[in-house]
Amino acid sequence: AWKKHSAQGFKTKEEFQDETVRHIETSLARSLFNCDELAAYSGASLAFRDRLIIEWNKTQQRQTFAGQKRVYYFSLEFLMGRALDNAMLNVGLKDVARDGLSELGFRIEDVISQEHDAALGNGGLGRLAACFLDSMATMNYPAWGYALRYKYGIFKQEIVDGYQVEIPDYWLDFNPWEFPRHDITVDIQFYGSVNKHQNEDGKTLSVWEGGEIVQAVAYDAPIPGYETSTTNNLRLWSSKASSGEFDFQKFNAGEYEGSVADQQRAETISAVLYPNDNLDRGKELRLKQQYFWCAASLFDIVRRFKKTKKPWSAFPDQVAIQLNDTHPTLAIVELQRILIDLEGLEWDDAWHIVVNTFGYTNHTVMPEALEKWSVPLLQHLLPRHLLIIYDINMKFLQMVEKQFPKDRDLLGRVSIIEESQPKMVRMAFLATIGSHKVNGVAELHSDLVKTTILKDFVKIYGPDKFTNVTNGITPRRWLHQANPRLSELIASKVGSYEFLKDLTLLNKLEHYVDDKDFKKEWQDIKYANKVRLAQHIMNTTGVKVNPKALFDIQVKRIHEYKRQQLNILGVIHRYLTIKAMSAEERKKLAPRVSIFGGKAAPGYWMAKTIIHLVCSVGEVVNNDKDVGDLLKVIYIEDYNVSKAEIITPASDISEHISTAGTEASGTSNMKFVLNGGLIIGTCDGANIEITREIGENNIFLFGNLAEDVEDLRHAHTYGKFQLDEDLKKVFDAIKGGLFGDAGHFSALCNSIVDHGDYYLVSDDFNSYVKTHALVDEAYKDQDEWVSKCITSVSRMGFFSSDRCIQEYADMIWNVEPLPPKP
Ligand code: 26Q
Repeated sequence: AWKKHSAQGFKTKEEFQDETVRHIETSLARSLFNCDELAAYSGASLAFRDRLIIEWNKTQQRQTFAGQKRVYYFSLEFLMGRALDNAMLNVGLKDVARDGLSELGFRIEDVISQEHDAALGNGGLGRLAACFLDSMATMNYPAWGYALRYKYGIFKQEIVDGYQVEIPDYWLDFNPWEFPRHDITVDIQFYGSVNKHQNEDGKTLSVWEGGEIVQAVAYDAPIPGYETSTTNNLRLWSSKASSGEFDFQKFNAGEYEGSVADQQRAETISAVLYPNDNLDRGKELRLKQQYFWCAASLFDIVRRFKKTKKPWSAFPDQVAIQLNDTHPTLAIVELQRILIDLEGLEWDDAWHIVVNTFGYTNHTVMPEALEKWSVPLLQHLLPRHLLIIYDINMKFLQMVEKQFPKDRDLLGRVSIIEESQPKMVRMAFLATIGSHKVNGVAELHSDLVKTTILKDFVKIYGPDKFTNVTNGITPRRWLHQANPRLSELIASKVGSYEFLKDLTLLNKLEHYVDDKDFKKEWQDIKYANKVRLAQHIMNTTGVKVNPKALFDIQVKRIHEYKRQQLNILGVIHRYLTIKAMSAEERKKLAPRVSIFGGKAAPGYWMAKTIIHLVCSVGEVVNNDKDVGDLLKVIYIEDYNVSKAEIITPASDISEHISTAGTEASGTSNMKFVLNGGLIIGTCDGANIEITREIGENNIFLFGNLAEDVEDLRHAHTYGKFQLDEDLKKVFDAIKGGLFGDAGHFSALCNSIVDHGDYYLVSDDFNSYVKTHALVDEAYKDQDEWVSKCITSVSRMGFFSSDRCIQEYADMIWNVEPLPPKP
């Protein structure tokens, strides 16, 4: 007769202190006499962790008993950032913790900043997954995330002499937020061969035999909702040599090194996050990661389903799996394999279950980012899966052939197998065929999906299979946590913090657009946020920036399509213009700080060159006495989630300037506007919907439209290309060595001047520079500027990730929330 413990967790400052101190002294075995900030962080985290665990257990039990459908979000990336601050706010005890820590002699900010970011992602796609977890928990959806427990997250970036250097991100030293589940393991098979066997009924079965086994071990992390006791689960798989394999035979035969090498090979699977963003590289280890993670997760889900004793036909009523891009597409094949090879279902019955289980989210239409895997590689690594892919393709093509007889071109175009040398498996096609819904992440992007890469599939399946769910962000982290003063000011006007759960309530702010006191407070908060960022810049770069200057920020992964090169070329143009001005003219100019941040994929030379150009321009401009405060150029090292929490609230204007049609959505655009900054952007991704919501007077749009991009590119290739005159002067300055060795930048310049300017930098340059002049003008009228900011924030309700989750739940998953009993 076990007695259930009745821990409730602390509620008061004193109880919090007791728990924290107890953890420092016992869990950490440290004396209070030498308790530093790290120990305080560790103790406080363990105290909050205890609280989360209690609710986490209850939530999981409740979800199991309720027996309703659950959502499984499959993503190779979850860019979580820090957990403690989020846990404090979601549980509603940050003030208690602040007071408690303060009495113990610590500032809560210093304690919070001890935590290492959980950086298991590259950029937008990974952060989206993290925002979705927050929203699903907050809205009480029974939902799990599934991913890999990388030993190394996205690399840490150092800027050394103006160049990016990558440092491994070993983040697991002390991580109180994860729980190893050594009892939850799955054996995952690789390689081997497929053989036909007859079962007792004389039916021929394909059996996958031989090869090697790697073990997946589960690690769980609690995901607390905001102001609800619902605490969901993020399950991460770690790879290790399967116990049978780490091999006592070898060991005993004296091959100690050999057996250790086997173990290391197994552990390599979950060792490192691939640092490419929007680029597909067909590496075997990446494919192994994908299968390892999909197979372990599906085994887990199927095991859970079997406990319900429901018939297989009920599987899609119990399970919704969302595929975050094509990275988990093998899950479709794996579920079909489980059902037909292991559970003995007929192909058609199994396939019906599979299609109704999966939904696929597309995040790009750029050809170089669309995933393809070579047939020989799949044959080698996953021979049974390749056969199933061929069968899926055959049945699909037969269906198409019936619907469109004799259209051989069509069959070639939509075949999962690309008839190249070697043959390739097109993962986006497989994901589309194996899912009941396909969605893009902003309206323009979803339209492009339907008219470009998946055009033929719309003809085949009809338009209803394809939909849009415009991205969103969690207002808890991206407003309340990152910008507490603004959140508090808003709450004081709209009456409560209810807007954090229903962001459309922000519209009540519109009454205060002309309220003098309110505007003054608004400005004070922005200024304080800029002072904080200026301090960070001072500490990390040694450059002093004036917080009264206009802060112009572009922080995101470095990519030619995102056009940081357009930004820095514009900055050089500004610099040349300032240099050519008289002292009188200079006085009229609004001082500016141009701030860049973001990581380049380690193998992406052009992106690294862009970083180097920004840093080189900074060196010159920041030390030019003529220029002074009129222009500063800053590169913020190692942009990540916790840096974003400091940077986002400090912008006056931010840049979202991708070539039209290339940025699927963008999400930092939403973060910046929600924090009271205006944006300059192209008609791309979610910028278009932001404009529709906040009004075109409140955004600085420029540049060519997506529908014209193809023709412009065509014109370049056929010699009708005229380099913009101002841009030519900028290139002349670079070529003249103004920013150091011109040779460093020749490939970058040539990509625009000689090599077709694929991203239309020259075509958009004039419009970009003119629009920045409008920004300068607008900034001079501070009163009007602040009104624009307030109006914009009041109209941002649509971009909450809660709204996204509602749309996914209703249109794609067909799941209901399961609120806790009051
Ligand atoms: C693929 C194959 C091999 C190795 C890596 C990859 C890989 C990894 C990451 C491919 C793509 C990504 C990440 C893509 C991404 O972040 N896309 C962004 O998704 C955001 C959320 O929908 C959008 O807002 C952005 O517009 C989109 O670029």
